Amino acid sequence: MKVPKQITFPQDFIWGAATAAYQIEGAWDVGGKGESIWDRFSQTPGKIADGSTGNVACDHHQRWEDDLDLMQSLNLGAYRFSISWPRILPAGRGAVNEAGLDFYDQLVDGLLARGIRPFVTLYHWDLPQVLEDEGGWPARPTAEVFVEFADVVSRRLGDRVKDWVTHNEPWCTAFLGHMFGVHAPGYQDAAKTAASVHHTLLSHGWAVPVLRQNSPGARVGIVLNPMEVVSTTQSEADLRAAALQDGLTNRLFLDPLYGRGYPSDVVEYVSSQNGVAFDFVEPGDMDAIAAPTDFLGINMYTRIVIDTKNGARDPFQSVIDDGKERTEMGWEVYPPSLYNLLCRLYFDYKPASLFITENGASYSDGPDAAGRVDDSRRQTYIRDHLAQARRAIDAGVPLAGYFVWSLMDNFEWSHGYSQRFGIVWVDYETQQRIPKDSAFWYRDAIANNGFALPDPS
Ligand code: IFM
Repeated sequence: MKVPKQITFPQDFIWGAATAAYQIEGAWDVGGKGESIWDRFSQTPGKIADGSTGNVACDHHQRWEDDLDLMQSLNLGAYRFSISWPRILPAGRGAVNEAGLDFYDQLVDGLLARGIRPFVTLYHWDLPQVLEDEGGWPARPTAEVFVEFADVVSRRLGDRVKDWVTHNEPWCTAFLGHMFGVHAPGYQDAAKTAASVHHTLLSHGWAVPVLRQNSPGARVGIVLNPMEVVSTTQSEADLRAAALQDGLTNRLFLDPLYGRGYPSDVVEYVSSQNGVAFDFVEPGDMDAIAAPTDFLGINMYTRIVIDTKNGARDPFQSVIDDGKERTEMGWEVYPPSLYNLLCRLYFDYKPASLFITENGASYSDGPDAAGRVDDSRRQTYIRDHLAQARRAIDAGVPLAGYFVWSLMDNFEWSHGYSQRFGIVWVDYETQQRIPKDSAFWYRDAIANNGFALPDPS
């Protein structure tokens, strides 16, 4: 007889959902907001797959109250969202746009009134365009101005927001934005990439004490997108390639954040391949970057499989026809990788605690004639990853919570609206929101602090 296995989470486990400002807010030029690099990038022809922009997105800037009611109806215990820097400081620094602060102020009050804990990400990729014009993340002054931004926001919200994330996925800021050119600002330049790594991390380290000062009792952390890297064979070539990939994806960020400095193999590789010296590192920088934090947030979707003989199976390659189960992003579905990653991160780096700050899947299943969205593949994806998260807790990993990506379908960067990650369907014509089956499943899992896992046999 098949017996479902009941998975239960610790009593204080946090169940949330995540979004980011540019992906949902719209109102790109409303209420005194300045231009961001994503406004500029998405409005540049040829940059976004479906030719769309985030100008309107999910119109959350207007519909935030309904969206909060929706979150409450799904039993969310926490909501992770980001602050649009140019909505607060239209010129990047200096004059504060009070209307911008008011928007987030009322959002925070609305969340708290509904019993939902706000998790604020300061930087989720929408740098003010004026700062890009002055050099952007490759330039050290951008790190200094980030601290001003963190200060302004935390002075206003720090009495009520107690969970702060400095940066979302600095790997993406640096590599997708400056090496591969697929994200704003769209460079393909190794020197800019390396300097961006350093200045995003430095700005994180400098902001940590400011957030603590303005938000007494706050928990402060950073969100990375580390990935398990495995090689298909034990050949020397595969193992060497996997080690380097691990360095570029994971250790380049984790080592400095946890006081080990930049990994020498990566520094050597970058300088020998690209002639980039890490001469942007100034005395005191590495200590600043290693400022103690309260948690490490990880965004996990897939893993990297290295196969030097048949070509690296990098998840960012577009189409890979190898018979593995993949989401519509082309990313392999491999839940045990979450367990492996959580254990590696905790037992190697010993962060004070961990959150899964994003996990989810892109599938385009839409409403049927009756208006129901059967997205069982997403539901299974979330369930199986949560089961691996629970395994990691059993192994001793202090995992404090899980945020599904995403609350609702939204602007998926260079893919525009062609990829849907939401547990809530968004009709972009009408802005109607329709909870998918995965949303109802998640709502019930939250209510039960767990769920049943079917017997795999
Ligand atoms: O949509 C993004 C999000 O902004 C950052 N993490 C990955 C998600 C899916 O690509």
